Amino acid sequence: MNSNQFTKHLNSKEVKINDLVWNKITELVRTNVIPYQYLALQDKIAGAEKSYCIENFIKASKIAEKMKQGIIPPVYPANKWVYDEKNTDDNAFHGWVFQDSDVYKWLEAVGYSLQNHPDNKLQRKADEYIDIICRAQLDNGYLDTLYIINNRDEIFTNLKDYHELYCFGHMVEGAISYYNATGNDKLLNASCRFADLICNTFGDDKIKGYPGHEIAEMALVKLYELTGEEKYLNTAKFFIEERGKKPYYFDIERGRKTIEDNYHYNQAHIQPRYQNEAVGHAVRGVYLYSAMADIAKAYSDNELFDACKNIWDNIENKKLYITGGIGATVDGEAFSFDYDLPNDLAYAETCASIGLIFFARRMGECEINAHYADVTERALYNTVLSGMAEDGKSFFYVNPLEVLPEASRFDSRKRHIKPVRQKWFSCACCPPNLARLISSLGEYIFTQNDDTIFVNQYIGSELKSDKADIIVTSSYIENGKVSFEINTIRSFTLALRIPSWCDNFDLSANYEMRNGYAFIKIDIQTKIEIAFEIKTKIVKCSNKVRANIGKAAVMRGPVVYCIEEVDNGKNLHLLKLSETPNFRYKNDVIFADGFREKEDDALYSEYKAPQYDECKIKFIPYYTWGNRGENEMSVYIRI
Ligand code: FUB
Ligand code: ZN
Repeated sequence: MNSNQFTKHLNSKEVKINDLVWNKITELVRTNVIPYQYLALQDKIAGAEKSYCIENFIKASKIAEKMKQGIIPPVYPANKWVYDEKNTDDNAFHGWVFQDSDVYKWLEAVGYSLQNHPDNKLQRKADEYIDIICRAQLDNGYLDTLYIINNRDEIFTNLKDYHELYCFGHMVEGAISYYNATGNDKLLNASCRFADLICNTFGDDKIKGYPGHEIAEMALVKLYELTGEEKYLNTAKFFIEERGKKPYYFDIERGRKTIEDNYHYNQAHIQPRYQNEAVGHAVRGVYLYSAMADIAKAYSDNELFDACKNIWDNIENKKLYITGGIGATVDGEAFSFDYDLPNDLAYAETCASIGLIFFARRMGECEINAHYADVTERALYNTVLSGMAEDGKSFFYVNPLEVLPEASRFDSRKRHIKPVRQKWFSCACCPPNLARLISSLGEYIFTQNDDTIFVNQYIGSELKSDKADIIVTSSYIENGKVSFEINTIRSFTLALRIPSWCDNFDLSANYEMRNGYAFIKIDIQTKIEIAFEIKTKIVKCSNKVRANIGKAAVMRGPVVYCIEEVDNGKNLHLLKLSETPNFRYKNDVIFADGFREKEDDALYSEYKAPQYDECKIKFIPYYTWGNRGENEMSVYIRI
């Protein structure tokens, strides 16, 4: 890796979004999703699955208080994954073992949101939650409500499954975002105390463990960047180096002498620097790969970066849905084998695409190459957006590319495929993850190094950086046009990503193409305009993907389209797109010429060429599907 290519993203303080498409979505998150989740965390949404999140913090704070008074409160068993209503003891921890993380993700989203929209009422609510959280912290800095409530003696004894380090990672990320927005360092200080405990507990001459669900690594790097405390970076590196060493720590902590498992699920089968394929639980994977890229950059570690690149190539070229979804199988919410991308069984968890965006940004900061931001764009405009309903009130956890409601009801292999978005989930990882990503969208637009500002996403925005002030006006999704009003006191280079879907573009200035970016020298106050030719295209998938043989998808720019029963009738599998479909686009909708195969009455009969009726086929953006009730949907269509 070449440190001359290192860049750093510009943050939410420097970038304010002002975009026709994205304003609506960020506003929805600000005005609907964040308030909704505030209530969900306290179980105040009628009909929604219970969260128990705040309830657990309150229980833990009572215990912490008693412990301060020298009273030893009772403990409850800590050997279950889910502690729900069936746990008859009201005083025990309830919900999933990682329930604490939901409020941290919420606080992270609130922090980003407050940076753009100061809101005293919201800030007071967040401060109240922070007070509740901090009251639960033990004197030594430890803070995980499952163990505080259920069994203090078992702290850090099941790193593989029980998510203490995962909740810690989210705590740190929430605290940093909130501190950056408000200057309130209460949660940040609490996070540093917990981080100090973790740094004192894990290391070469200490516990040689590492997180079962990665994220602490990424969070520790962020905490190091904010505080300058080297030990946080060292511990992040330690977690990466230690992972996958034999004998496996996950065996040791369970008292097993033999190798019981190969821990692919946790990406702990071999040391990360020797991994070259994306395996296991997809969210865990991309969180680890993000941290690997962070550490590779921080230490200019070529070997580790090569591993990141091999894993990236494997995802991008063999394991990525056209929608930017990853993690093809429900079995372990995991990456499947190469080219296994089923449409109707897809898992493609919303969180996994969000994590892919984290990984992509970090890769792009290590190496100048437009395809990282291309993948971000694919994930953003398709799977991430599809994760939330148009009213911001319901969510997809799983993002399939083909849905038949009967199949979801009757076929247990497809039970994870929900034909409509859900209000909330007992395992509610995705909605707050969406909220934090969308609220921090400003951090994915620009990166910079000493002399260049890179434009990675064409989202209308205002940038104020040390090099220049730039106003970006964008109608990118509608007609491919973007303009940049640049105000600068010193010359610099502006690098515009040329999206991989675009065959032609008009740029109003001289440029030089490198690594997928058009580099333009800027000397004075100026206006640059770019117009990407945006066409509706029929997109083919490699014939190594069995599910898509004889089929194609429709895309317009970065947006993947799909067909829905409400527009095209039942039995979408009988539709065929013409190879010359005469696409007509208006207001986000595409009409195309096609055919409907006549239905057979006989289950079996001697083969005859199928009969077709001509028809018009209506396509809508994939991310808008499922907003008009339960019905069939398909991204791929026969051609
Ligand atoms: O384990 C915590 C979260 O729950 C994961 O990131 C999601 O995939 C879900 O399993
Ligand atoms: Zn999720």
